[in-house]
Amino acid sequence: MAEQHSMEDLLRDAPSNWGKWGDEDELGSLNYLTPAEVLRGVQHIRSGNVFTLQRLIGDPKGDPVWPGRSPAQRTMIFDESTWDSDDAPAFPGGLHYADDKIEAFLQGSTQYDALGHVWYAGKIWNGYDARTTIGGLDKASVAPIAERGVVGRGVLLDLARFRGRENLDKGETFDHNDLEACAKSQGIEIEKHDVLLIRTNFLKLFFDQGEQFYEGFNEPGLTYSPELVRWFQDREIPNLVTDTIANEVTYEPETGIALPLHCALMRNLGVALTEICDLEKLAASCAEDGQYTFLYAAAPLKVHRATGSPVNPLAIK
Ligand code: UVW
Repeated sequence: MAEQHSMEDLLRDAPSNWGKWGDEDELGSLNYLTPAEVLRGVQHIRSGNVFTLQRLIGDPKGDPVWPGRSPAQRTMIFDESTWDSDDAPAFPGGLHYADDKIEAFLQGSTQYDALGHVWYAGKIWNGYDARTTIGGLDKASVAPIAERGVVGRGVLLDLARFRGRENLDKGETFDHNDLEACAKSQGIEIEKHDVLLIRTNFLKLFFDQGEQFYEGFNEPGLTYSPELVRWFQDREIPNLVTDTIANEVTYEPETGIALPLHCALMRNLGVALTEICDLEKLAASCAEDGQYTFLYAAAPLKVHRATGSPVNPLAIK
């Protein structure tokens, strides 16, 4: 029988930021994004061109989601046909209007994960008891991130382009050394407190392949090593943003453990994770003008006790 590995064993000596911002902290590494970091980011606005990074919810071509989740369902409640009926609401003056609602996984589109979204060994970010998640996150929900907002210098690391490819493939990995090399090839350096945006263009395969995309599901992405986690901790990276569904290679190749960086970076260091972004227009622009740095700004929705929230981040060049 194959040896089973546990997250606890893998991350036994992994670095932690628990307690660094006090016992009551729910923001983690986003604390690095001070007003000075906002002003540092603003210095990278040159043309005023704005890029929105959210994927369309309800895309006629389909919405990529983590296996087991389903895309948002939008239902029309009121439209002009409502007033074909005799019992339609009547408003003085004859007002008609359109109304709709969505039923959605809060993690089912471009999204911020709450710091309490994943855990192991019974503890979430900052050491809070995992039982505080029951019925809703009493600690480290998405609401504190939404309240604060995320603004700083963003850096696009175009890994697909760096590897000379249209998109990275299933299970393909890279690490912090690759990020540094990619940055160098783009003529920039990754600086302390940068928001890292990593492009793989992997979700192109979702649109090209349809259902086959989910066979042997294993996204490409960063892969765990103690050195990589220390690199994130030393550079005080506040936020990791990617164009994949879950921000890292789905199964760590050596142990087969699922999503260890969610635990090592988010649960242990408090790095905010932003997933399912569309980086294509931004990447095309960066390739054209050679400017891979910009102001990054995002605020997820303020949803009480939520594990995550949709977001439409902005890159302003
Ligand atoms: C899981 O944690 C399973 O997924 P995500 O972080 O992509 O929402």
